[in-house]
Amino acid sequence: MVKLLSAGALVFLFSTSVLAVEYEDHDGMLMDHGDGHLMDMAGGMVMGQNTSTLPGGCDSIAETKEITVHAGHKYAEKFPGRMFAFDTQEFNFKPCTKLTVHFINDDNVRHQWMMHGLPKYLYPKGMFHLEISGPAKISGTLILPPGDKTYLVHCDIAQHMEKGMKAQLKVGKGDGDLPSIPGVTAYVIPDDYKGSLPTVMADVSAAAEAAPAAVVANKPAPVSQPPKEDSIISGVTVIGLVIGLLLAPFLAKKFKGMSISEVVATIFDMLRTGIELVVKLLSRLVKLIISNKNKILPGS
Ligand SMILES: [Cu+2]
Repeated sequence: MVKLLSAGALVFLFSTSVLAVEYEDHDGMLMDHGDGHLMDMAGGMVMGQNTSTLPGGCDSIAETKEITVHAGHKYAEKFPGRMFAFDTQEFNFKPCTKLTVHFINDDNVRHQWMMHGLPKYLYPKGMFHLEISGPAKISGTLILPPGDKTYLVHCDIAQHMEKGMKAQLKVGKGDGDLPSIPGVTAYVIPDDYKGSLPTVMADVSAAAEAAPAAVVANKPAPVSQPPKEDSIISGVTVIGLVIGLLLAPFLAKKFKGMSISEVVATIFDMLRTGIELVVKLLSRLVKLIISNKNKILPGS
C-alpha cells in the first residue's frame, strides 16, 4: 500500500512538472550593446530597439501601445499544412506609434518576431527584431515611421516563415497585403490535394516502365540477369541528367528569388507535367503503329 501511494505521488509530481511550463523572462537579463542591440547570456536578443528617437516625419509620438505576441507550433494547427505560426497574423497601428512587443515563445525551439522595411537611418538593416529560445519571454520597443505602409513580420529561422510563421503589420492604412499570410491572404503556391498518392505512384511507375523498355529489349540477355529495377533506375538517371543539363540555365532564371520549398514544389509540378506529356506521346505512337499495320495488312 505504501508502495502504491509513493508511486502515485511520483506520478503526480511528474505530471505537474510536465503540465506547468516555465517561461524564462529575459526582460531583466538583457545587456545593452548600443545601437539598440541588446543580448543576454541565455540567448535572448533584441535588435533595433528605439524608445526615444522620433523617425523623420513624426512630430510627436501618436500613441503608446503594448502588444503580446505568442509564437509556437500550436498556433499553426488551424492552418492546414503549416507547422509554425504567431497567434496573430495581422497588426495595425497609427503612424508614429511607440510600440512595445512582448514576445512569448511557447516552443522548445528558437523563434523570432522580425520586422522588415523600417528606415535604415534609424534601424540597422531596416529591422526590428526579437529572438528567443523558448519557452521564454522577451520584450522590445520601437517607434513606427509615418505614412501608410505594410511591413513584413516573420521568423527568419530556416523554413519557419515558409511553414507559416509570417504576419503583416500595417501602419496607417498600409500599402496592400503581403502574400501567404496564414488565414489572411492566399498562398503563393497553394497545396495541391488533387492527386492521391496511389495515382501519383501509378503515373510515375507507368512512365518509368515505358521509357527504358526499348533499351532493355535490345540488350542480349546475359546469363545472370541483373535485377530489372537496377536497369530502370540507371536509364531514368541518364535521361534525368541529360534533361537537367539542358534545362539548367532556363531553370536558374525561373527559380531566381524563390525559396527552397517553392523551388521543390515547382520541380514536382514540372515533373508531373512532363510525365503526362510522355504518356500522351507514347499512346499516340502506339495508335500510329497500329493504324499503319492495318494499312499494310490488306495488301499482303
Ligand atoms: Cu521560428
